[in-house]
Amino acid sequence: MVIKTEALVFLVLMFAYSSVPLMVKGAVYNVGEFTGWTTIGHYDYAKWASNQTFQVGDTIRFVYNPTHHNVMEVSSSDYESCNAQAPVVTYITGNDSIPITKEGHHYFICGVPGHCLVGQKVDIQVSSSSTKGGAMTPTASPNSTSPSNTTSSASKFSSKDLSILVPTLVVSAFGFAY
Ligand SMILES: [Cu+2]
Repeated sequence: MVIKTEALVFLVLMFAYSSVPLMVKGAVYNVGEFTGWTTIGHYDYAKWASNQTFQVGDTIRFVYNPTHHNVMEVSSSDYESCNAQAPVVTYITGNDSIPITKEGHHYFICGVPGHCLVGQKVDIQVSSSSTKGGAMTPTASPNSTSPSNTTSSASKFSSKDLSILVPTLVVSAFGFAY
């Protein structure tokens, strides 16, 4: 009884932890944080982006002065060359929230001449949700719910051979209880 309850609690906890990143959707990322979207100060957008974990369902928000800047989603090659002549989408409001709907790279530049060349560009790389979930729960993926997998690392009942271990522990548990 004791063993079964603890094992069950452990399984539930493992499942809950591994599920948390999948349930937390819809984060909003302000590009450049408090600096916003600008050339002033030569903000390192590449560094900023590399410190985030973007997922499908999140929102990328560009805040800027629309008289001086804009936002263009462009192709990979146009991103590299800072070509603003063939944008996929252009945003001009000064407060643009762009939902992430698919994985992979999303390339944004400022289309005002010269701005991309001095660094006003950002590559939003969107990872799959499964890779993000691995960070907190290295031993369990949402798929590995069988007892032999999920109880193998952290539990004190961590033998690979439960058929031997469980009877042993039941005996010792009753020994402590009575
Ligand atoms: Cu600009």
